[in-house]
Amino acid sequence: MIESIMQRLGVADTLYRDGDYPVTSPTDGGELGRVQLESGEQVQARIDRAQAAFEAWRRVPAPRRGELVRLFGEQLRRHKEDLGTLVTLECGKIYQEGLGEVQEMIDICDLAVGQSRQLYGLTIASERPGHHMRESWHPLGPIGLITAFNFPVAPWAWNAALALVCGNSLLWKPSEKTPLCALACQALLERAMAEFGDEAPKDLSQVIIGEREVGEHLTDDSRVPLISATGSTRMGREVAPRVAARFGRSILELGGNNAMVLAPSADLDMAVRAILFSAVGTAGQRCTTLRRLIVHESVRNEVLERVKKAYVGVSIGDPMAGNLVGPLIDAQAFDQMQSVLDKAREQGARVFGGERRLAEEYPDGYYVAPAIVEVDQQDELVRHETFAPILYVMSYQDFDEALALQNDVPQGLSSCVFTTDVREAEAFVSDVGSDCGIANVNIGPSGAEIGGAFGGEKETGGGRESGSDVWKSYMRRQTNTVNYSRELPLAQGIKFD
Ligand code: UN1
Repeated sequence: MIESIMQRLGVADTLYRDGDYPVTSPTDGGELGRVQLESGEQVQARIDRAQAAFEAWRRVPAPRRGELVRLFGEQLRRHKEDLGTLVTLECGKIYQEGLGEVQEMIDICDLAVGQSRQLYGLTIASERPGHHMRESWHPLGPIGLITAFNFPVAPWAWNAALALVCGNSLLWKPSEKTPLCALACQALLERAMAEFGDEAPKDLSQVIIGEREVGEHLTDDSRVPLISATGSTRMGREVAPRVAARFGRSILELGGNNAMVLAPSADLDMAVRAILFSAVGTAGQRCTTLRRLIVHESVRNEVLERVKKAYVGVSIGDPMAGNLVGPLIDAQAFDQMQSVLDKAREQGARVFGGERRLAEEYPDGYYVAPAIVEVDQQDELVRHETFAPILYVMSYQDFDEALALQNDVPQGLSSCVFTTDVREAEAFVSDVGSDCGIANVNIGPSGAEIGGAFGGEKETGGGRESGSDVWKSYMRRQTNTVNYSRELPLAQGIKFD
């Protein structure tokens, strides 16, 4: 199956079969291909070429650059099923979610096409006669993109679509667990470039397959003015100081520890459905996954009973076969989950689910029952993000206490409240409410649309990607003062003669 998909997506055999680094599918551990890891020198040569491509691309008018992204969006529409299948095979998320991820790419392309005609600056009143002031936005340079296994295509596209219309070239280091998805995106973009014609320089977009060391070449090179990195907080702690040491910019989208505050007035049917999708979807491996349920004590028992029933009914298995939960990415993710559950038990927490499933059928696939862990307090275990389907449950008595619990973790990505009390809803999204980058009312914390800015505070890294005015991050701002008079007045009324 993989051969025909890769062929339709336009990925040359040599790129994914002739290397010596095996790429396996989390669905059954089977080998999907073999890629070649790059060396530091190869990365340097790629940065040289990205710089040359940038110098040509920034001369192409922005709406024309938008046309390339429009053509790329068309390729994605045409190949949605194949790319969605590849996402499922390589990272293990269910096919519906693989399709959803490709749809996010299409959506951001549409947004970027419109944006390509709206890279607006300001005109500003000057205090001096015969002077104009304005703000202009200029292309930035080659943009370094580092992405994670769990969303192997969409976060790249959020960055790439905007960076391209803003006049930049791209250097993409995907997770070494999902290089085939990156090769496929690159092949589709190259097709769009071929349709677009000569104005698109050859090395406008490049994929760098490699391990950590390759990422370090990107983060350390001052020719790469912006690094946008998605991954763990641990990764961000390494990337951020390296980029800062050379005064580069970074967009960091790191760990989340996303909560739902569930109030007594909430529509419980809706809340239970939202919990199920956001806690067990993508097998708990979204950065926006619901990890903490802070439920009012008066509805706790009923909610827990209903959620547990839903957990028992959820189908776990082959992500291509209509199940709701696919495998974890690998054995290490499984071991981590088990060690966290063991610790929780040792500390006296009540653990429901969490056991391995389908081990006989798939000895090399790590399927698990999603877990619910009832805790009495928000201790270190709860405050830490474990990238697996573990939902911690705590109860509260008054709303302020719930808000305090929501905010009392190191991460600040996403959050939500389920309530029909307008005071609680508004308080949650107020200045003194949730401290996260995303705060929702009556929807879960995951599954954001691309129109808003996506990202979070505190250890989530502070970066924003995707919609709103995020395009500005991929450009450099310039303040212009133009004197069209025959005098040379100084600002602040200074006399200098
Ligand atoms: C991620 O897990 O890195 O909001 C991104 C969501 C998706 C993006 C998740 N739109 O869940």
